[in-house]
Amino acid sequence: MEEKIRHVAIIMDGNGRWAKKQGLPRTAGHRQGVENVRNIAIAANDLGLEVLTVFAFSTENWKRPEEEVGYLMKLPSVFFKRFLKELMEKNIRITMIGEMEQIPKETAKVLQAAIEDTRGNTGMTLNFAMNYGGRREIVLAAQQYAQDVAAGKAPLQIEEAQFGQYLMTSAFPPLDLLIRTSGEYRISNFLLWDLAYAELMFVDEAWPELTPERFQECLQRFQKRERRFGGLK
Ligand code: V0D
Repeated sequence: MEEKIRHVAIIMDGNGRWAKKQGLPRTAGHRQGVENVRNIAIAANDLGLEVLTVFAFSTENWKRPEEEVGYLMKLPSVFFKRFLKELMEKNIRITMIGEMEQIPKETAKVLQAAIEDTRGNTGMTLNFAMNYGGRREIVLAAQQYAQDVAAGKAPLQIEEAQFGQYLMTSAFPPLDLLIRTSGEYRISNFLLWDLAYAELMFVDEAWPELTPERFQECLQRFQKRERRFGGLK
């Protein structure tokens, strides 16, 4: 029996490099990247995925030039102005992982509104990692767990699955597949805990160039790998 793919994550790398290749500023690459979040999310929804998690902004991205960070923080608003209506029609739900506290207030409002507007949608979940870091997620989970132990709300002896309840991804199905674009072979502090049992795929295309057809090919390749190794796990 073939395993259904439920949850795919993407590191959307190569936007700046793509822009440079076209003789455009880095920001033009980010802007084109926004269009592709829409294209791939629609494809993922049509293919029946339950969750698509995309790495929009990492805890390390604050180190970029202030002007670029400012530009990036406007992109959620650009995204929802262009696509919220379509996401509603497709019954797609918006969620976030990461620490919202440090996100600029105007951006945080836009994010909160989109989460609330789509809360009742029962189709695919489009989950944005915003100000997210994998180690940070584990530290926050450990703090919360320690607090629960101190308060007598959790036992000291627990299994991995119980600890997993403290993570930001606890409400989602297990991660099946991570795709990273633009030919880099790194995890970059994304979803560390969930990657323990996920398949990894690295494609050479920059994020703005990844087509829905190529995305579907990645999922098909995943299912072939699962068929080959499934029985031996
Ligand atoms: C730039 C490639 C969509 C990665 C994609 C704040 C780099 C385009 C969003 C977005 C970014 C985030 C949250 C949300 C709705 C949309 C986004 C950022 C960067 C950084 F609720 N694209 N996108 N956010 N890029």
